Amino acid sequence: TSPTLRNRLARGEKIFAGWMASAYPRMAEALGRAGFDAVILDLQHGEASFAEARDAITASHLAGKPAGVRVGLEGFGDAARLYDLGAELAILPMINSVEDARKLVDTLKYPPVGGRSWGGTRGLALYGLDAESYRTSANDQIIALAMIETQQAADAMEEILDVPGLDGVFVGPSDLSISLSRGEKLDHQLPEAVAVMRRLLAAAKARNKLTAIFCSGGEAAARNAALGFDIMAVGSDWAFLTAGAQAALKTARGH
Ligand code: 3PY
Ligand code: MG
Repeated sequence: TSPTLRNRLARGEKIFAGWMASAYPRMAEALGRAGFDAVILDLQHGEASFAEARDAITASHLAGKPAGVRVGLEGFGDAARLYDLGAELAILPMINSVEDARKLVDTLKYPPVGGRSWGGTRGLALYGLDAESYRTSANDQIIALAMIETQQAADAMEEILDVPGLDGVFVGPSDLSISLSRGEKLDHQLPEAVAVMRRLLAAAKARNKLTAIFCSGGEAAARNAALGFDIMAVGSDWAFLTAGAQAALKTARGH
């Protein structure tokens, strides 16, 4: 399979990705087979080791679905390495300034856009591409997103979006609400946070940049798709497991 998310987004399709916080690589295959358009592994707050992330990327390809990663703080090098291993999308947390966004592009885009170091390995095989085809298509096909999740990032959103080579933004509604409320609230629908989301959607669309957001479940995903986001990361796998277990037990026990 060649990279596909870009093409689907270019056709105006909404992407619903399963958000994986567990460390079990085959969970990525399960989320893909459940019907998600892609699987995103969380390496900032999730449990997977680097080797588990590598295997989860391969497992999601078994389900015919592209894999993405949300790397840890300062995880620029990890993101580039996971691209090499076949990730098609990377999300960098806490991108708060133009300098952060420039570093993101410099690490994740090949010259002349950035300075990504050459070393595509597993990714070439997963996509069935030769080195030259991967190298010359990667900048346009592989997606690099900056997380907007602080007051500082909200204040700098236009300048961040203007950084050449950045593909788009990913809203972290938890940290955004905590930051905007100065530590008072964790609320994905905090009015001030939703106002920032609306401004961000308008600013991104005016610049033809992608918009993505974390969604704590199906309802949040439907709401954010209606608001105008392109990519909804829905999760997590732990929450799906817990909800499924609770529903089964409720039915079994009758209460
Ligand atoms: C946030 O909501 O802050 C995130 O980082 C999404 O997981
Ligand atoms: Mg966050």
